Amino acid sequence: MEVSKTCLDGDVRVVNTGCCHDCGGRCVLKAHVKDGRVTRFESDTGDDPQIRACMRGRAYRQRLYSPDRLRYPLRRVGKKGAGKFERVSWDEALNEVAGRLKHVKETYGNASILLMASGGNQGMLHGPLPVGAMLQEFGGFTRTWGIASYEGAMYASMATYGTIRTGNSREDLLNSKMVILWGWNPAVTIQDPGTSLMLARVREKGIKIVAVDPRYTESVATFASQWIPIRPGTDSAVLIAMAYVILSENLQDQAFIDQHTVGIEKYKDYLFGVDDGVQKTPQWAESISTVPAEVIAQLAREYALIKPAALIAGWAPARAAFGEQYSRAANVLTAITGNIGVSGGYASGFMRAYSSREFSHKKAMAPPDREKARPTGNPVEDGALPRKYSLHKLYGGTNPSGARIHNAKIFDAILRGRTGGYPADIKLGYVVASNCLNQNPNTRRGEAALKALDFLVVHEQFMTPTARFADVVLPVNTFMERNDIAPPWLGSPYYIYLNKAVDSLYESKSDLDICRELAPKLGISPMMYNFSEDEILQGIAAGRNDIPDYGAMQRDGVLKIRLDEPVVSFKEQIENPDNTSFPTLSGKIEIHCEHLAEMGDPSVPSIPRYMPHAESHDAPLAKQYPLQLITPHDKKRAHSTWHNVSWCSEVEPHVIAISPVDALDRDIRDEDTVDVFNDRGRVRIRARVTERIMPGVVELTQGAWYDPDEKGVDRGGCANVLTRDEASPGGAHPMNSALVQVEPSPQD
Ligand SMILES: Nc1nc2c(c(=O)[nH]1)N[C@H]1C(S)=C(S)[C@@H](COP(=O)(O)OP(=O)(O)OC[C@H]3O[C@@H](n4cnc5c(=O)[nH]c(N)nc54)[C@H](O)[C@@H]3O)O[C@H]1N2
Ligand SMILES: Nc1nc2c(c(=O)[nH]1)N[C@H]1C(S)=C(S)[C@@H](COP(=O)(O)OP(=O)(O)OC[C@H]3O[C@@H](n4cnc5c(=O)[nH]c(N)nc54)[C@H](O)[C@@H]3O)O[C@H]1N2
Ligand code: SF4
Ligand SMILES: [Mo]
Repeated sequence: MEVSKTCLDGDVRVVNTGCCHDCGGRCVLKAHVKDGRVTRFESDTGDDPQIRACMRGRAYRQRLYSPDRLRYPLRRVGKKGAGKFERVSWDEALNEVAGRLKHVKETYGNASILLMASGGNQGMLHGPLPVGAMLQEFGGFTRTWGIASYEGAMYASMATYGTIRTGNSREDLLNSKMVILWGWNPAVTIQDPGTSLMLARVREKGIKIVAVDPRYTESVATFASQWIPIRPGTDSAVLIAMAYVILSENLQDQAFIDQHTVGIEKYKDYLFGVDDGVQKTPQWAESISTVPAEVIAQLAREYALIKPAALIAGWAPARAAFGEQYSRAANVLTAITGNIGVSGGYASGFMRAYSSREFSHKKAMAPPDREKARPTGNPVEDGALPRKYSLHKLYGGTNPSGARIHNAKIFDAILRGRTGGYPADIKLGYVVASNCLNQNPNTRRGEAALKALDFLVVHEQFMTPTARFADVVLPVNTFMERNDIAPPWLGSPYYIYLNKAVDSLYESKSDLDICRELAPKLGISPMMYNFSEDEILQGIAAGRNDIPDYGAMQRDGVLKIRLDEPVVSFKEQIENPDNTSFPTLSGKIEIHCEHLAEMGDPSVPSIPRYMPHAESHDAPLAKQYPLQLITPHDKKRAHSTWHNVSWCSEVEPHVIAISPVDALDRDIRDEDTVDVFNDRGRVRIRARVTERIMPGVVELTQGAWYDPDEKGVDRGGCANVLTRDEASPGGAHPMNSALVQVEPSPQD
């Protein structure tokens, strides 16, 4: 069928496309193209729900046509990291990459090739997929596990429900009587394009919204009627104390607990101190979290009694040392109050209510052989034992292969290899859709690691801090210059079809086309490369049960899926327990997780616990570094992307937020330049003295580009100079668990 993907308006073509970098969106963009250039963007003007682009998407021309776009393949000429490169031809660049790959394979084996791939582009085709296919065919590669976004929340979701499909559709919030935004700031940190609008409607309907966050965020200011500031990393204590109040005052949903859960008695042993002699009272939690005991007790009573209520536990408090515990504690609280499987309630957890990625709960049942790690198709992983602490007995379980390296540990792994206990000695790094030096914890160790590699190749659009360390940089086009499909993020039922708006700029190519040209030089021909871009996309769409008409989606640039009713996760299990079980080992919601209990390891307790760590507020290190640093996402960027787009960076300055109390102690005034530091590094940045952050806590949003001066002081404001590269046993990244000191900067 001949489809028109564009419409003509004079000599302007309007191309239905979209934005799919890694924020929680995936939005409609209509590119007005004149003489082969995008002259302006519109967004969704169609039917409700409109999938409207934010200012980042609308500012995309400045990124697309930035003078800093990488134009040609580059080869390093200066010292590693110095950022000195020469222009080379594609043929030269790819010959060099192929030669190095072959050399490393022959000399050290495929496991010495580390793919450092991330989510810089969220289209289903472009980005890491073709690179993975190529390296797999080449004999395999070492890959990472541990997604910075949500590994803690995912682990907790799997341990509790056996699946990551939790929560209800956003519009179902209108059926709640109370909504709790726990460590969740969707007014800024996009969690599906429609979330803010829905929260506005919730508020207009008079439904109470409470927010628990160390910061008085835009979401608190706009939507909430109660703000509960909380010391970072202590959320599990408060959630546990809420369970204590509910169970000691007999406010729980006992029928729900009896019918749908296992392990309440074991949890009670912990709550009431049978385990350890400590009652987990609100007073106990107050001393840890600073949240007043009566506020905790009041919130517990309200949440338990006002049913149905939605406790939405965001991912950020789980992006922390022992972050899994917070997320488990929240999930369990939603269970003991019977807020699961009901409209207006919300099974807190991973939050992917609707998913076109997995078709149904039924498909998510455990495989017949629960002891073995599943084959992944990557020869380097064949025969590897399950990773320690992985929930490998659950289908879709948490990255089970022991041959992988945790994302927070890649730098340490490069530096220490097998002797450091890692599965491989890494010699060659392959970076795609990732700015890992900037975005992974402990940037300065990252520098040492990237320098230590024999060879580093980076597919990029810009000379990022990571790309500066490359031996070869290959210029990649953007989503405006190719076709792709972008699925929803956390479960809104739609797809964006990104029609190519303009030709690839300069000599840039898609990751797919780069691999197509590289593969023959490696003597391989992965199946995928036999197909055209359109054929691959059609194949991807054909694997989905919710794309009935590929051509229509391509023509319209968006496919909005109409559901008969809002998704309520676990409705079947709750309404029809005899026929449907949870895909856990017990078939029920696991307050006490059997899989974890079998591990018998106190670092992965079978019930949720409050677990302090080396950088807790009261750790010995806090004497030297008394402030807790949190590193949330902000509105001027999606991670490190858009950092160099002035239309976005002008929206708010990049600063460290510090409370007046802490500022006064340090003789710091608003706008002063301060040093933020710990043993890992030092950042020099302007201070924003504000009551919008609680005392004892400072905030530096993530994503600003690392820019060290000659003394190694970062002038760019990169949060990961300060964060700790130590993963939690369940895989949570520790990006909100760093102790720092702040002081006025020396005059320079
Ligand atoms: N604008 C924008 N939107 C984005 C992104 C982006 O970069 N920019 N990134 C996208 C991606 S990939 C992801 S994974 C998600 C991330 O989404 P989230 O993880 O939800 O986002 P954050 O902004 O890190 O944190 C949300 C809130 O948690 C609070 N918080 C931090 N630590 C704690 C704590 O210990 N306890 C409590 N109670 N609250 C805490 C922060 O103050 C913040 O207000 O966002 C997505 N959306
Ligand atoms: N301190 C701290 N650090 C964090 C976080 C935090 O909360 N605190 N959040 C973490 C989270 S949730 C995430 S998801 C990560 C994100 O970390 P990353 O995925 O590394 O960061 P991004 O900036 O989204 O994208 C990486 C790069 O992809 C490039 N890119 C875009 N499109 C393409 C493409 O089509 N092909 C190729 N080859 N490259 C492309 C962009 O130019 C960009 O430089 O950061 C994590 N880092
Ligand atoms: S940055 Fe995110 S919210 Fe903004 S337009 Fe792009 S996908 Fe949508
Ligand atoms: Mo993320």
